[in-house]
Amino acid sequence: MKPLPLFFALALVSQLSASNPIITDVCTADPAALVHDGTVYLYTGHDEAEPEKPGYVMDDWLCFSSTDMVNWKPEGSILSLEAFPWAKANAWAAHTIERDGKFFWYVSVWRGEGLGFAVGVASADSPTGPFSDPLGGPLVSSDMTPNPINPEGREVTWDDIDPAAFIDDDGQAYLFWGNTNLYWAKLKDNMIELDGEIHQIELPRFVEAPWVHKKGELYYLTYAWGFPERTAYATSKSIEGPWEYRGLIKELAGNSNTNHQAIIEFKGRDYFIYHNGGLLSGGSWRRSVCIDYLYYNEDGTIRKIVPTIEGVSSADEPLER
Ligand code: FUB
Repeated sequence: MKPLPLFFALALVSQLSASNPIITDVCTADPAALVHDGTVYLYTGHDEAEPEKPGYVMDDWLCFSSTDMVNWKPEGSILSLEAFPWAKANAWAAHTIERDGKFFWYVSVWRGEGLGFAVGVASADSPTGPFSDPLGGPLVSSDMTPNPINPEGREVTWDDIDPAAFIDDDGQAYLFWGNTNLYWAKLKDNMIELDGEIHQIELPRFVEAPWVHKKGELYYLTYAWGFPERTAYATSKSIEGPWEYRGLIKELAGNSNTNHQAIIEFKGRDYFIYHNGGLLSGGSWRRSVCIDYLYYNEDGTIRKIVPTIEGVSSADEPLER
């Protein structure tokens, strides 16, 4: 066989060894993940802007599954704006959670001029659907929250985005969401109605992308900090706060002005799932999901995330590093 020209040989090597971004045939953004029955379900937004054309083109959400964090099976485009006829555009960040064998997928969508963004919810009996909208309207609408003024002096009508649900050990469910303002409210057991008032949390340079998880006795709230975005976090002894700001854990995403993270534990390892603009045709409007390890210090603080090209190794193999 003729030897490969050096360029092709190098391309082949990097293709075989690189595993971040984890999906290369479509652009995926705003990851959220859940572990169910030994499988990780990864839910992502779907960036479809043309290369070099600014602005999000996002009409549906995608799902992928894996039992080892390395081999991802596409489950398809299993939820789209069509499920929310009251929404006009912008299938932005979303989060899926399971309760009592039912799956609830909270989404950000735009309702149209004057109505701003809203949070909707779809439910299903399986993690891969079929999902449908039990409310036929928003769970959180713009008139339920103030429109903040952002650091650029603009009125933010997109403050009701980026939902992140959490179920505490006592079974109480919560919804966190926001842009510029960070909101939270209790959810009723049916998971499709807020229970009581909407609260706000003040955190340094909060922009968007809240994600809440618990490790040991501590609650963690990670979020996109500043713009372009880094990832910061706060901790609390209670899901209802007060939250103590603990600093930055991730620098700017390569080639993307947003950062959006999900954090899960699977088969004894902790993972930081995020996006960057790392595909050849990638960028801020054409993002791709990546996965790296997350490490806690003994005192519960999170070590800085090191984004890598090689990504993580199979969760079924002993850890080499
Ligand atoms: O993907 C659209 C928006 O960009 C998301 O809702 C934000 O979190 C940011 O990633």
